[in-house]
Amino acid sequence: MSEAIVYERVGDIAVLKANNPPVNALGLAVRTGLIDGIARAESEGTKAVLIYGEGRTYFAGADIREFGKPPAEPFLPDVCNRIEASPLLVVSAMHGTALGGGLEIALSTHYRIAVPSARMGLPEVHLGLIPGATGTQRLPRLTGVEKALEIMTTGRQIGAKQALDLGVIDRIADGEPREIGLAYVQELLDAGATRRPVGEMPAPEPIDFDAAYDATLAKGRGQISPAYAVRAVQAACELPFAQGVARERELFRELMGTDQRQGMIHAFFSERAVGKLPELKGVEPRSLSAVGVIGGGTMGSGIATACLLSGLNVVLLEMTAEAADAARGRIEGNLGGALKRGKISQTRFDELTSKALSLSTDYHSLGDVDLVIEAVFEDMDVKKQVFAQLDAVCKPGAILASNTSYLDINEIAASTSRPGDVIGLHFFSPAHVMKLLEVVVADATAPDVVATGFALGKTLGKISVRAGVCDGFIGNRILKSYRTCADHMVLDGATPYQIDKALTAFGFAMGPFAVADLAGLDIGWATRKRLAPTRDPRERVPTYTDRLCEGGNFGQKTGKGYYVYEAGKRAGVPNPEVTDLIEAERAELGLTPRAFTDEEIVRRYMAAMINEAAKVVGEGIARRPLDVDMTLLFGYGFPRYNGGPLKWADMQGLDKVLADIRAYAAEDDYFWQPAPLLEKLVAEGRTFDDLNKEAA
Ligand code: 3H9
Repeated sequence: MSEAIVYERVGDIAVLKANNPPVNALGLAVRTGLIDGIARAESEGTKAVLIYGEGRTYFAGADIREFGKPPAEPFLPDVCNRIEASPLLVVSAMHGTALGGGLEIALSTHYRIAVPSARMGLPEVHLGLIPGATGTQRLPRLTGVEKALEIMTTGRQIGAKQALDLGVIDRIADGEPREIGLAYVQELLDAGATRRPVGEMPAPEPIDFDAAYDATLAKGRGQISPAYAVRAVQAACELPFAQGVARERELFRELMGTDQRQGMIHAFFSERAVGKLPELKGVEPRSLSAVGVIGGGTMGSGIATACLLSGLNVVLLEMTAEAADAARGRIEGNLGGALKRGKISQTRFDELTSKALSLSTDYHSLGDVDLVIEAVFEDMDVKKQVFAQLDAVCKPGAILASNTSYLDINEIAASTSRPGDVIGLHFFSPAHVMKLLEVVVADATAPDVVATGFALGKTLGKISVRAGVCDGFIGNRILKSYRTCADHMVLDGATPYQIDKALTAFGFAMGPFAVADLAGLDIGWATRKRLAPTRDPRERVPTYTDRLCEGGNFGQKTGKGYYVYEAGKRAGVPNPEVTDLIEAERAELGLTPRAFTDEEIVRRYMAAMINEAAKVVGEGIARRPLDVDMTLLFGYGFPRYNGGPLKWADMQGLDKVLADIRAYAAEDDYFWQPAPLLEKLVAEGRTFDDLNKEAA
């Protein structure tokens, strides 16, 4: 028998211990071990079998690394059915996270006991799949259709208590899984309990499945797997168990062949790989307990809130007592939101706002902090003044970080006497909500300072991405490019509204024009004015948005921008003045508008994004394509089910993307300059994912 399942006899009970670290994923050796273990228990004449996991968890699911490769027997649904069909009494003792195939194994055993901290769920939709090892057939037989659908279509985990209430498990007990499991099996044997196969339970009561399918599809914003789960559960109601399992398998296999499955699994592994940098192996981060934040606007207050919620003490510096009071108000407002949502208790709220947070107007109060994050006005001279002050008051070894979104960290670092301690930590607003953190590494930044940036990201629960220094780093530099492409399409005949619609249909959380309204049109206006003197005459920059800004229309905050916003409503309606302004500008430039299909809009927009992303990787600003993918996913609303722009590019075929770029260059060879890395990959017949693998 394989070592992945360790067989042990305790009297009349056979114990099967999963031993496949780190998460007891159900790879081939585990599946084989389970089948062999059950057969051996039967042949040895035992009365019962206990299944549990060694280490941190019961089975956390199928082995995701096997997906996309030819499946090897025994298949997981067959393992589940073999367990359930055993004449012996089979019991699971669960701890950690029983997820996906793990929960499906548990549902195939006849009784289930779990420790109070155990969590379980069917998260396959997050991988672009549905449960494919009988879970869609067994869970609804225990919980009813509605609960089962909620668990499957959201992929959310439930705790042991809720699982008990829903009938997913039979008992909760404190202790080691082996010990509570053995005691429970013995108790069942003593009581003369008999097998209780879920697959033999009556089919659940149906619901209106067509309505549930439509609603789930709409909610998925283009993601299809949750809607497939509805059809699989429908089969549980309408077909005998074995046929329902076959239908589930069919739907599962169909999803396995989709780009969405590839995209989401890429996201799963990239999310974990992004923080693992070879250069940081063995580098110890500096210790962090107190953080200084300079500037208490929306960004600074958000950063302070994130730090407080993660257990760090914060000293926030503002210029005046009034500004400090306003910052306290913002932070308390943010923490109040966490209190309302049950994320922190009233006692914790009181502690955070009294003991953990202090506000000051004196730089000397930053003398003891381990790290300072500057979040002041985006102006190099202002930043340099701040860093000069920090250099004077901060203790040796303190890290000096700037939250700038595009300024040169090398220049900021050079203005201090300790450039090795200077780093960029670029948060996204609202900083206590958004998951992305760009860790911007300047030429002189010391390795342990970089490691501390990543350690801070982990403490704050963020996805941290390493970025090099350039205007806009990874995210904003790429954003500028695809946003420019959208502007060009407007000049040439598309409307902002068609563009936003086409891109939300692609899966973006918002289109670029709705995003601009949210961020404030004054930001882009200031940037355009700043860049105007050095702008290349070949660059096409529309001016109609300047007219909007000149009229005091800055987007959501003024009630009007590309869209008009009615009080109390989040979504706006198209602003007719914008259409007039665009038409006037086209007339002025002598442009005859042409029609764009939604497909062309997406192709152009994505080509611009991919091309700039390839430049960012080619220049080493991002180390790997996956770093770009995670930046766009966690900071810019890129749909997870498309994996990220460079994974999406791989799936489209890089030759096709390059052909598009070359065709567009025939119209505008200033904007559409193909990225050398993209040309190289196409010439060599390689993909961005090949680069990810080489860097692993
Ligand atoms: C499924 O079951 C399909 C079936 O219905 C049908 C099949 C026919 N496989 O996240 P962590 C690795 S689909 C392979 O850092 P944590 C992970 O990559 C599956 N590897 O730890 C990482 O590796 P590394 C349904 C896996 O404590 C290491 O384990 N199940 C798998 O923060 C530690 O992971 C899921 O979707 C896997 N299934 O969180 C559960 N899981 O160290 C997915 C993890 O080299 N997993 N690894 O980077 C999770 O949600 C979290 O990993 C878990 C632990 C909560 C378990």
